[in-house]
Amino acid sequence: FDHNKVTVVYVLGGPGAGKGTQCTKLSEDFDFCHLSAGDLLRAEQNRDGSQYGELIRTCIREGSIVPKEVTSKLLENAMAAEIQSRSGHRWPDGQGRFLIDGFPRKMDQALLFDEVVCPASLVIHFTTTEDVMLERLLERGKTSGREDDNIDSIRKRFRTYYEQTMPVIEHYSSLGKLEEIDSSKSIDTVYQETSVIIRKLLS
Ligand code: UP5
Ligand code: MG
Repeated sequence: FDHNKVTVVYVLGGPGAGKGTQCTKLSEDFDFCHLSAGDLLRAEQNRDGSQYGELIRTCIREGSIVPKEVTSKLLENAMAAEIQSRSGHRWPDGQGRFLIDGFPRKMDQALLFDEVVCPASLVIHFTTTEDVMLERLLERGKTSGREDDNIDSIRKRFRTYYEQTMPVIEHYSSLGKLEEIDSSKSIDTVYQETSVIIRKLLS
């Protein structure tokens, strides 16, 4: 993608921090396309004929990271499809704005995507406590049907976040691209703070 035309924002945060909730609201107000890496992986897992179904299922249940090539390719394909479908009406020719939710969550993914697909302009990190995240996920787990919304998988997801994703956050902080937002507060308060940052990026 042409970095001068395509804007990429990575949205990170622990499991249940509120990435998906905030991205959905932002994509309604700012004409961003919201791509959740986890949602793309779950769709691929359930796609007939996918060679990665079992691998993805195991990684998601274990809270571990699917090999970087798989996720990077799913994102790249989804971005290309979206640019094609919005081009000429919602987005001027070849342009695009993407919120990439829950990716990159490991250093090798970050380096690959920035180099091969498109570097991010900004990285938003939603921070809150483990207690808050746990409570949200257990509550959501009552109805979500997600195979990883159970206490065993949640513990493993927390661990992966500390061990693999925190180095990614530090990497973008050292590049001066990081904005941190406390997502312990209400959905609306978090959204207010997040939209200020997005407005600044687009101005
Ligand atoms: N909620 C949200 N905000 C709230 C607020 N401010 N106040 C009160 N409640 C709030 O929110 C979670 C719940 O909390 C919801 O019920 C919401 O209403 C409420 P949500 O917005 O869904 O949080 P989110 O951060 O998106 O949580 P999610 O569970 O999706 O995060 P994960 O990072 O764990 O999940 P993801 O889908 O990104 O990844 C799943 C798995 O896929 C990973 O564990 C991994 O195995 C795999 N994966 C890869 O291998 N590679 C990748 O690159 C990405 C994923
Ligand atoms: Mg999510």
